[in-house]
Amino acid sequence: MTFPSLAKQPITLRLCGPRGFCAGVDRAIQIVVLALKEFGAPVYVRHEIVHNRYVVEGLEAKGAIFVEELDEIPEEHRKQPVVFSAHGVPKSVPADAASRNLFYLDATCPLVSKVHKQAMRHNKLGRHVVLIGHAGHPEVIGTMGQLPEGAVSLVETIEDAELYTPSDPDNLGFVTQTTLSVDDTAGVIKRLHERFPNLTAPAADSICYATTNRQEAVKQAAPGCDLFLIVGAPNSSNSKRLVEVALRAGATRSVLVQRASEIEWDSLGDLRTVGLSAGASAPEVIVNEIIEAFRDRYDMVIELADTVEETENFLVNRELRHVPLTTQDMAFVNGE
Ligand code: 2E4
Ligand code: SF4
Repeated sequence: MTFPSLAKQPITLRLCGPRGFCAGVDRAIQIVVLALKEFGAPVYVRHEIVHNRYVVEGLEAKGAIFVEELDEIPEEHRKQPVVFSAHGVPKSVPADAASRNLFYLDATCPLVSKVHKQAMRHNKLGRHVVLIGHAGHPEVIGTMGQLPEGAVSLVETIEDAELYTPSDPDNLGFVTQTTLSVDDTAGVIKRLHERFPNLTAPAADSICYATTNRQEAVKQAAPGCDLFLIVGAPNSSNSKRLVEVALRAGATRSVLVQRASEIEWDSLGDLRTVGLSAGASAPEVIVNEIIEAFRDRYDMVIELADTVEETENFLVNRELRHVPLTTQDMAFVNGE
């Protein structure tokens, strides 16, 4: 007599490193937590501090209130601080805050601020700025908003680079959004350079270290994966790029998930090797939740697919440096 086997199917989970929170995200979340400690609730945050519901809901539970525009802050709370999200804001936003007598704390990632400065430098030197990025993304709105209307042209794709017709082709400088696909952007820049040989590059790369490292780790881990899961939100640019990188580098399938509960187990088919990484705004606690969900269902071996070690760390705003964080706060800030 034979019995159906109760043994779980063996599976290898390739866990990418670096993954998840970058220094800019860590700093931005810290700013909201520290502001709540120093000034008490509510602390207003303009736009999701980073594109992650778990983080936003965790901060709401501590007393943060998320708004899209400053005019949503009620009159009676005008003395409470408002934090600008990690993605950066157009120059009009701090100006508007000042005119409303609001106290603001800027959580723009220093690497986004660096791109703002690069764009301003091009402009100061008389160059028209070409911004490579995705239309409508808050970082793109923020970078375009560093300069007067008409001073920046947005190029999204190779096709845009092909069709772009500047009025002064010999006087152009480019910058990019920080979270773009490294490979796609290289193609766009190459085409722009071919068409406009005098195009000036920024002094340093605008795609940031965290974007570059997460894409490289996924690229190395993807060949041979039947499925590649990326933890991240549908509005997270850097997370969506990781899905594209996994597919291009050879994963049979790649899916963006926000929580383990979103995984459609019945549709996964026969799995042998699964890749797992997380966008820069995705907390490690969700990566762990997904690992445990696989452990429940499969006989799992974890293979670490680490590339480089990251040591970047960005200081919070001067006004908040003296505020102490408890171990519990630190765990939240680190996504644990
Ligand atoms: C600011 C700049 O820009 P993206 O949509 O990837 O933002 P997300 O909040 O997902 O990640 C953090 C971040 C913030 C990345 N670059
Ligand atoms: Fe800053 Fe890069 Fe992180 Fe964006 S992904 S917050 S630019 S370090």
